[in-house]
Amino acid sequence: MPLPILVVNGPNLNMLGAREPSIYGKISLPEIEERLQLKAKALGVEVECFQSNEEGVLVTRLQEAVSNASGVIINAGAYTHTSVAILDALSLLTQPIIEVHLSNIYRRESFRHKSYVSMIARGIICGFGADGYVMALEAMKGLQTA
Ligand code: CA2
Repeated sequence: MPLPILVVNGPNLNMLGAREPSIYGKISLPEIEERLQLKAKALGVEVECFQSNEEGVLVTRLQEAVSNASGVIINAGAYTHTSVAILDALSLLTQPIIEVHLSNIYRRESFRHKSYVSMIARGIICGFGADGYVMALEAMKGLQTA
């Protein structure tokens, strides 16, 4: 049985759809996860979704991914710009890592231009809203079949 692709979402992304639709869109996280499951079925891959608001919980899940995921798609939320701990956990992985952001972080405040995740990610998709997660899944499938 092939290992699932892990989709990790960080702090506040559980609030999607409820506030700030002009920046992050109207879609909720469960709706994004449903879209990903449909796409996964079409691509013939397994997807497992995980969200936490806590840095240590995210680090622990990424450590587990070393042995139970075939790749990681991650939107670390605000921890993208601050967390060396998440960078270190991602560095344990030999599987491909794809970074996703709903918004184009490079069109926003300068503190969002720094990404620790980008230092380890194979690629980054940002600015396409929820479609970015689906694009990342397609890219991951491409990497795994290449
Ligand atoms: O654009 C993205 O996906 C971000 O990762 C979202 C993070 C932000 O800190 C990053 O700079 C870029 C914030 C997620 C907050 O999500 C909310 C959703 C609804 C209402 C309020 C916040």
